[in-house]
Amino acid sequence: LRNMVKEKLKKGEPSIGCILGLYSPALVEMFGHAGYEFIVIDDEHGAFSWTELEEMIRTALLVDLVPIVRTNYDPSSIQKALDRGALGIQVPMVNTKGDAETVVDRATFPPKGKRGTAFSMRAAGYGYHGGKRFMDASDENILISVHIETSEAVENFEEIMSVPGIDIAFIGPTDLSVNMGHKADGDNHPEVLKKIDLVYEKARILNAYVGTIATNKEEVKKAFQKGALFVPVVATSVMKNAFNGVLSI
Ligand code: 3PY
Repeated sequence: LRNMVKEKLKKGEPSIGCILGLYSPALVEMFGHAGYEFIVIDDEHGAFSWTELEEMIRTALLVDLVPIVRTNYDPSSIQKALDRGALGIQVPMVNTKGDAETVVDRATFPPKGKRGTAFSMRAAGYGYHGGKRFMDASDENILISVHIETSEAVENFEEIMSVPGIDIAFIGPTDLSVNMGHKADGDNHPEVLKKIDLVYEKARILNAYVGTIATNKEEVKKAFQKGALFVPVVATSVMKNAFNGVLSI
């Protein structure tokens, strides 16, 4: 069990992945062949059964993509994702230190956290790789990313990131802009841009790792320049741009 993205993060090296909310093992294979390093399987907004989610994770591992699940709001979905074999979780709407503690509790085994123990599921090889070694390896390799996407979360940034086990502060520009009352201007409103820069600044002071979303190459570059080390591109945006590009001959 190794998580190359987490290993790169700890060395301060950037990783680029895709985020996808559609059930398509074929697309997951394509991302792997293309050379992306991880996939965020989006169970916050995507349409998946738990069986389909497991198929996406299995496929990702076959093409050397680190599978990370963006969970829904129910904390029990964290354990469900990890038991399916996800090597990371990305949890939306983490606004307080208490929220962050709940995330770590659900994602790590006792004594560190409160993750329920069973070895019969995919993550432990259906019992073939269970036991202490599995639990220690899981605690060490699981990447934990929390969305910073409300003013409250930015306000509580230092407390949230002080919780041991939180690896990435993931800036969600869309939610942040809506949360700040800027539905119309989206994440281009100067107040939103200022707030995003504040998160980068706070992260720099704490030496905390930042992730954020991108919809094209320029946004990936911009995110890396600002100091993000974990950037998934929105697969549907890339496809939409490509489809539109073909039509614009
Ligand atoms: C947002 O932009 O709000 C996100 O959650 C990014 O995925």
